[in-house]
Amino acid sequence: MDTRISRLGIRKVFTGRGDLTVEVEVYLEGGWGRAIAPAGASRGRHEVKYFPDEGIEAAIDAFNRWVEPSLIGMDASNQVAVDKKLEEVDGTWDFSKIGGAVAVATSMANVVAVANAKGLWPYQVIGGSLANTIPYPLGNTIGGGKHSRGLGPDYQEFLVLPYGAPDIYTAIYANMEVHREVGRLLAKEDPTFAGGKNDEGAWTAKISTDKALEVLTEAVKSVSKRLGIEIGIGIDAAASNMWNGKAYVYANEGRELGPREHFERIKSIIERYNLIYVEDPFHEEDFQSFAELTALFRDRLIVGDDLFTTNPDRLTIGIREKAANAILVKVDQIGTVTRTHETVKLALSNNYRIVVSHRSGDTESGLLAHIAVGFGSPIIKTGIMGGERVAKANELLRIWDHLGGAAKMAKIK
Ligand code: 2PG
Ligand code: MG
Repeated sequence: MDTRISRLGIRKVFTGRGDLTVEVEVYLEGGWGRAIAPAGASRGRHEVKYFPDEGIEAAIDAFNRWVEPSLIGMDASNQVAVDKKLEEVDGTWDFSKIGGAVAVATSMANVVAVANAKGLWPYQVIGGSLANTIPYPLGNTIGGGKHSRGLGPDYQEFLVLPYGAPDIYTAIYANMEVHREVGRLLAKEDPTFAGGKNDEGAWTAKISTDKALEVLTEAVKSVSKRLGIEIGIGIDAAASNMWNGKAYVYANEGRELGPREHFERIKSIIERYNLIYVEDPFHEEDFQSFAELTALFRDRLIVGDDLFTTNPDRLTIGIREKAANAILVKVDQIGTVTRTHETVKLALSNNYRIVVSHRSGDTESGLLAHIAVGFGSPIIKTGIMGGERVAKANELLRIWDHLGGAAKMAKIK
């Protein structure tokens, strides 16, 4: 059998931010694959544990001692069995023994190895013959919050979504043009702006939240007119990072807003700037405010990232409470492709949209594009500029070509 696992390997590698992470290789009798675990900076409280307490060396030791011997001889084409074995070897729900980084790199490398052995592309292994929808890229143009050391606007990300583009090339190009235009406008607005970008390739500037939204709106207007396509904007507030247990800290404005005032601020920003995408507007335990906002804005994407952490149990609470109408999907938050698949199925069967996402500390790997297409995600959150971000965009272009006449763009509106 070509898909029997004969050997595995692990090494330390780096993310684009310089974080140490792990890369795993899975060797089958008829092919092989590798994958790297990305690393987040604003991690949700309910994510699996990235490394065991003792750190990366303990993760590598656990891989060599327990993961490799247990997986050798298994049929890699049974992804569920491989992922269940990872859970069994670890024995904790949050992979605190082997580390979520080891789990996710092994699980994803297994997908790539199977693709390689079968002469398929990874998106086909994940999604089968139904996977023919290309997601719209959601890109970060201005960084704030924790991603900008608290010096920029108070929300973490100011995002662009070119949902009217007829094809993936135009969609990616539109995001790049908006990013460039935002850079030009920031140079006019902020005398201290030196062209700095953050980990995700988004511009950083010492401007207010409103100024960031005004600049982005203006940039989108001009690119939308020039390219003749509709482009929407959004935010990731990453509000857990603003929450101090009692109030939301608006560091840039030098004040705190109570939960009610913060809710009103979010609501007025959505209306004033016509946001179509709103991620983590409230802290990760506040399902109630998510539900209230979702009821007010049914036609926008109200998205839970830290709220759900790609975890089916967290999503189940969200469904019950009617909190949000979309879920950010990060395989590394929950540890395996199979668990992610369960969350995706649960989301889709309850009318939640999914948004497959990168991490701020990501790598040159384009695999995320396959995960997004494989799961039929209508949107892929993957940044715009910088090698790690462009790697995913270019892979989407390749998948578009590979699908040929079968390819179609997702429907957002
Ligand atoms: C987020 C992500 C990616 P991080 O909050 O959505 O943009 O950030 O990877 O730092 O958690
Ligand atoms: Mg987020």
